[in-house]
Amino acid sequence: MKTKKQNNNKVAIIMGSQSDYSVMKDCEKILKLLKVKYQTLIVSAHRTPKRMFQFAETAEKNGFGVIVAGAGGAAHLAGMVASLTTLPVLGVPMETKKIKGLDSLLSMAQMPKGVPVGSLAIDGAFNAGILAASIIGNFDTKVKSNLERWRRLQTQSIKKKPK
Ligand code: RP5
Repeated sequence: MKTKKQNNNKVAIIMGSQSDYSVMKDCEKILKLLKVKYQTLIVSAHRTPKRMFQFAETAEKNGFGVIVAGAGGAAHLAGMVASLTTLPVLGVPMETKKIKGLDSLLSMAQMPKGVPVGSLAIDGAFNAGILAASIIGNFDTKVKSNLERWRRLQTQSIKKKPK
C-alpha cells in the first residue's frame, strides 16, 4: 500500500491571472521534461478568494506535494495559500509594468515569521519548477533521477570557451 507521502507527487501551478500564464508556462515546461505530474489553475487571492480557500484547504488531500504560486503587484497569493496549508509554497513574483516586479518580490519575500513562502526570482518560473521537482524527488526516486540527469546534461552543455 502506498503511503500518503508517496501519493503526494503532483505539483500545483497556480497564478493570479491569465496574464501570468506566459511566464508560468516555463514551470510547466521543466516539469514536463522531468516527468513530474502537475495541474495548472488560475486562483486569485483578491478576485477569487473563495476559490483560493477551497484550493489551499484541499491541496494536500488532492495529491499535491508542492504548490508553485505566481502573482504580480500586491502579490498575496503565495502567502495566503501558505497560511492555509503546510505544503511547501514556492512564490514566483511577476514582473510588473509600473515597479518592474519589485512590488511582487517584496510581497512574497517579506512574509511574517511563522508562515514562510520560498520566493524565487522575478519571473523565475523555470527555477520554481526545478525546485518543486527537487522537493518531490526527496520521496520519488524516478523524479530524482530525472532531475540528476537533467543537471548532468546542463553541465555537459556548457562550453569551456565563448564563441
Ligand atoms: C495579479 O495582478 C496577477 O497575478 C497579475 O500578475 C496582476 C495583473 O493581473 P491582470 O490585471 O493582468 O489580470 O493579481
